[in-house]
Amino acid sequence: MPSALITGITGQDGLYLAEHLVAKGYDVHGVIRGQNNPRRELVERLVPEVRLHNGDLTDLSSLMRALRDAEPDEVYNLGAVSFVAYSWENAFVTSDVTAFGVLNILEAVRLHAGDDPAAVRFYQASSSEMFGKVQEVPQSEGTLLWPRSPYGVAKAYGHHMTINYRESYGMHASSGILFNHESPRRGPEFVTRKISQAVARISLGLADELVLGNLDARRDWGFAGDYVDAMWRMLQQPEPGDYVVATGRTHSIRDFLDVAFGCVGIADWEPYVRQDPAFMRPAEVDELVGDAGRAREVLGWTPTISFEELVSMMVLADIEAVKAGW
Ligand code: NDP
Ligand code: GDR
Repeated sequence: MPSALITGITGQDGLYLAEHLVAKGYDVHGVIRGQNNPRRELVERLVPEVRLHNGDLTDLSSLMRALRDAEPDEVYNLGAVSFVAYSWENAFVTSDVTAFGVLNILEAVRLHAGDDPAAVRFYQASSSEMFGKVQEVPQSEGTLLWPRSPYGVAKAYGHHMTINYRESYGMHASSGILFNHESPRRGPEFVTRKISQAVARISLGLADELVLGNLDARRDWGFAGDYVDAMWRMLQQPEPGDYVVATGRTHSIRDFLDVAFGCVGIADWEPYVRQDPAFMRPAEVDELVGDAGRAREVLGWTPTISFEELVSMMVLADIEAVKAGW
């Protein structure tokens, strides 16, 4: 039975990946941080097969212990401070976890693997946010990185460090440059879930306003369940590498609002939406759209859920959640 260790198991992607690997017959382990993590119960309920190990990306020895106890064949580094807006407010913490945390886990894997550095395969959760002020459209693996947020800079560090460990030590270390991916499990701080939750409440007469920032930014949005499959496929390749994972379609926040409000029969959302500068960013990433040609050709990966299906999945799930009193 192959085994895998996931950092960030309590997050959106961690949960989907854990389910994906359990379904494939893996012995799945997760790193969980904090003395009483409120999301532990969620992991235990959704994926009871997972074994949890205390650890933190800022604490190298805790990662060494998790590796020793889990003995994984594959390590997926999904842990991060992942909210871009927050990264300006806490740039140091973001760098500590999202940048230097990658160095810690790479170093832990290298030391753990000993004489055979490629024995433990490694996945790094890189991000389209690294493209920032985009230098070409669409963005692919070779596009120059121009990050526009402390988060983007931290991810660029982790991305290059992953490549460096691959080239320096011969590790089987791959980096997935994933574009935005969403689901009913998306954190409520991200714009898609903020919208789907608000639309659910408005449709049920429980709210009448949604306050947002920039409505003109464009993102390449896919479904998280599809994207964790791409992560797994990367680690099954004989050679490690870097892959863009994206749908190749881009939509604005306004487009998202059109479809989300449309799901509950509201054609004109303007009366419900107010813009507040508090939600604008010091530097914006205006437009992202990925070229996932390499993932399609080498990994045989393609997205299965359309933008419209994704938005409606999220709105309907939130309506059910509100009705159930969650
Ligand atoms: P989430 O924000 O949902 O999850 C982040 C995870 O990181 C949580 O499990 C969190 O644990 C964990 N974490 C935070 N700080 C630490 C730490 N110090 N030590 C160990 N773990 C920590 O993110 P997603 O699931 O959406 O994303 C997964 C990864 O993919 C992240 O690295 C993100 O930056 C990256 N990414 C995401 C994209 C997306 O669109 N979703 C696109 C591209 C990249 P806790 O519950 O304890 O806070
Ligand atoms: P992003 O996602 O920054 O792309 O990072 P987010 O959903 O936070 O923002 C997307 C776009 O929406 C605009 N926006 C708002 N965003 C939020 N959160 N709240 C608002 O009220 C709001 N109004 C407008 C933003 O300005 C932005 O342009 C996500 C994260 O998952 C990262 O970890 C990941 O690496 C990237 O996607 C790819």
